[in-house]
Amino acid sequence: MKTHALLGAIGLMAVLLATTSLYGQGSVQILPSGGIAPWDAVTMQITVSTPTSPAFLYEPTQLDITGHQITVDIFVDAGFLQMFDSVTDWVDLGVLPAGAWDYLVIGHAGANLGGGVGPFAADTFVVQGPGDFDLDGVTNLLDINDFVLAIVDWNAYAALYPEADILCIDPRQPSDGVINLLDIPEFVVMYTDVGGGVSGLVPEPAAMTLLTLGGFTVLRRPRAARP
Ligand SMILES: [Ca+2]
Repeated sequence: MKTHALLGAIGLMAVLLATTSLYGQGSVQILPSGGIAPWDAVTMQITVSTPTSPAFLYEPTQLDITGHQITVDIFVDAGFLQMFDSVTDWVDLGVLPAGAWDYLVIGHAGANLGGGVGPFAADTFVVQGPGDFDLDGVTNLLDINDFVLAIVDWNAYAALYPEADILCIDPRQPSDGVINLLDIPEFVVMYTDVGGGVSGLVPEPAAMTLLTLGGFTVLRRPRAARP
């Protein structure tokens, strides 16, 4: 009886450890790292650690993309208690339009891990788009000060946003590889289109001056064809 009780206790501890481990030691990486362009094929790399070996996927990982919400269900199980192990899966998210993307990864523990379902990773990543100088996934009034910084001192801007890809955030598309005064009219049109009036934000005077000039240019001059 004592032996059975001891084995039972060990088994319970293993189940608790396994379940905790499955949900507590997952990691998610969005690739490519260091900035995603609207033409990049995006991959989600999911690694789930388990206290047993070998770890394996007992069913194919499921992917659902609804609006800008990505939901991934991953099904992990493992062998009997031996040593710490992990399993990695790569989920192809395809090419995603510019904007902010929320993701949720849900783990489904197999029988040897004690069963159970629970989220173990949730975060947001951004696919860079024209005019989104603060890289929050939307082009609006909040981008003005960073836009002005990029115009007057690209190196300073790049130091602040090292992952920024000029080919993506250039307000004029396709990009000519330079952020300058000529980009102002397109930026004004974009942030006006999305209702750029963000309450409570007061752009710096220099930014307002530039944008006023940009808006004036839009009124005065037909939009030039891109070279
Ligand atoms: Ca933005």
